[in-house]
Amino acid sequence: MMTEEVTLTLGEASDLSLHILRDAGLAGKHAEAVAAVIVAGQRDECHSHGLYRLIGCAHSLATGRVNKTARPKINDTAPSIVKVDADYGFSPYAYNEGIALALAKARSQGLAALAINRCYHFSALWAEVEPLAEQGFAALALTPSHSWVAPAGGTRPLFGTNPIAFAWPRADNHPFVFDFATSATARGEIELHRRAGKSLAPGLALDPSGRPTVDPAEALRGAMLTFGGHKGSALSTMVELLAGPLIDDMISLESKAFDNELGAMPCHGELILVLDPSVFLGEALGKNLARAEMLFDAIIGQDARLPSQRRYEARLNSLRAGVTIPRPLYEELVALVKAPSEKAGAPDRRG
Ligand code: NDP
Ligand code: PYC
Repeated sequence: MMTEEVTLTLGEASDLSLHILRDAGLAGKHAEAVAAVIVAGQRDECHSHGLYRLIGCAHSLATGRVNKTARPKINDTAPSIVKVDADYGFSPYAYNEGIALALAKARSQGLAALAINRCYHFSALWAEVEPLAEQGFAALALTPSHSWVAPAGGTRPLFGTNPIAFAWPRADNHPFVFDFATSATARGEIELHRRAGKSLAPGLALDPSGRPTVDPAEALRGAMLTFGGHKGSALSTMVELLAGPLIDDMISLESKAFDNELGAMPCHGELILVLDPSVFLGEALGKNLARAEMLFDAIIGQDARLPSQRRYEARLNSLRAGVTIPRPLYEELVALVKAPSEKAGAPDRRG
């Protein structure tokens, strides 16, 4: 049986997000930054990091652990390093506050690192690197999460789902962007499968006794697997190290222990590296950006697609036609809005 769906304009999706976040007590600038990244995720049909994430945000706020009025503090640590202490708030506003200084440093030094500390992180990482490539930078973002993923050869959760996102600037095209978890799939995907009553593809997870499972509920109780076996495992370790001990913040195991079974979003650090090709290349910039285009053409020339192509197409469609989510999700979201009938702007499409 097909699940009934609800379509919202991007404006309605944004209003709904803002209502939920503000009703949960989140301060204005945080609510705006969080809503923007969530609506962008839904707009690009990244369902595991779209409107569905509002449920996790509201729960995290209700635990009392997220600082609803956090004031990020910027620390100009070194010529190429800026640190932002997110003060236990959500990450998007801390990113917004710190990124301009990181870009200024990248412009003068050629490369810069933005380390965000003590943040609750829940979003897709492409939203952080794509805008940097649109301004001419190459960028890489890394973040741990909660210990949900077994190392290759192991059976017990240790790593986070630890995404890596990379963006490269293109003069006449959307940036080249990839962004994926170093686990075989994002945990959000497994949660969406559980909600929809669908089995997982094989090879994604183990049950609590260490046996392979395609049951999403068992996978959530057991351990997720890394992508590409030992290769994903090593990359995941790298993410833990660079966005953990290197920046004096928690690894996924510590983030999970810090949560103390409250089920809030992971709290830890994030590392964003920004490289300015114009500083690396000077007058050779144009020639080398053209060589990069040759590489992209050669990929597409084999009828392969570039990462983010699907996402950019979804974006165009959503700008035209709005976003569509399952009705049960919509109803769960509307239920998070306090007294919706008294609030202007929250579209009431309940059946
Ligand atoms: P996927 O395994 O779906 O991989 C996504 C990436 O691969 C996208 O860049 C996608 O582009 C690209 N891609 C997919 N299929 C192809 C193809 N056939 N050819 C070329 N490129 C392709 O993603 P995950 O489930 O691993 O992660 C999903 C999201 O979850 C990410 O945005 C990640 O940031 C987020 N996440 C966030 C975490 C956090 O702690 N904040 C933790 C873990 C994940 P396209 O989008 O165009 O399909
Ligand atoms: O989907 O794995 C995930 C995830 C973890 C934190 C935010 N998203």
